[in-house]
Amino acid sequence: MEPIDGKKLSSTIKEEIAREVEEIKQAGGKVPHLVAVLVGHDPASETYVNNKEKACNKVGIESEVIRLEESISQEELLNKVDELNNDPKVDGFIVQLPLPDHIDEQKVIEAVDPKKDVDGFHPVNMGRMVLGLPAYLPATPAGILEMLKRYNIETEGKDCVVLGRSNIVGKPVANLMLQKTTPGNCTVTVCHSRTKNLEQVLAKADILIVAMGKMEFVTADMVKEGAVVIDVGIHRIRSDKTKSGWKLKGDVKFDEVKGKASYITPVPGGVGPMTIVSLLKNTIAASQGRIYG
Ligand code: BQF
Repeated sequence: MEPIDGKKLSSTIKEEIAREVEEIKQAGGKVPHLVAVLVGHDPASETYVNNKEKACNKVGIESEVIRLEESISQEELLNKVDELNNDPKVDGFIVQLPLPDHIDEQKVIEAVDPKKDVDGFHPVNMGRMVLGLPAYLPATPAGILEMLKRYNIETEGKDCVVLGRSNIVGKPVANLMLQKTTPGNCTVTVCHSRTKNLEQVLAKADILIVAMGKMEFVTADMVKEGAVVIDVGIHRIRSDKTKSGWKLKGDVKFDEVKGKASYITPVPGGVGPMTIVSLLKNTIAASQGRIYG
């Protein structure tokens, strides 16, 4: 078993990105500028936005966080989105999800100009991705593919099973893994809460991508010998062993599944850091006009 070190790989890629940003600056190009909109005070969202801001600082991307009260109306938030759409110094922006219940997330996603949609959640970017056209790719799926590529993991012709069908991970990653690309060219099966005979499906998975949001759901008996296991789950549980009082667990029982997998991603330090790197890459693509010119 080889653990996939997403933390280390993300550091390597951030060094590459830092050099690229430096070259853009040297050539007198526009310094990439990312804005993150954070509504309310959800502790997990605060952490994620901090991670993004820190990563931007590290590679020389300009970033700002716009903090809005939990009580903001949908209309006010849509006005803020419009303002960012029209601000020429902002190359790309994200609205951190989830949003409070009184706000229609899909409305907000569709209000973002696809040219600045560095999360890749707008239907225009999703649609272009499915068609194999240039698009901002959602950060977690793109991070997973980057990881497979950098570890030279063969995907061609493999049976890839995706557990979970969210718009942010399951649907897009299944789509990318079936495209005629490297990584890609898999035979893809997507499983979810209504799937029958899950055990039989999982038993054939050469590559297993788990994004269902159930802590430690995948156990060793469910995994094929030698499978590549990618764990997208993030669950915060209390712990008296850590400084923060928290620790993270995934959707996979790492300690037992690691014995059967050829490659496996840990939580933390697996897919999460790669997600951040993908957002940085999308931001540079936006500032350079690489997708929409
Ligand atoms: C790590 C996210 C669920 C819902 C909304 C590094 C992140 C996480 C873990 C991170 C995530 C998850 C993000 C680690 C961003 C990934 O070391 O393991 C980074 O910041 N993420 C998000 O913005 O929104 C989410 C998960």
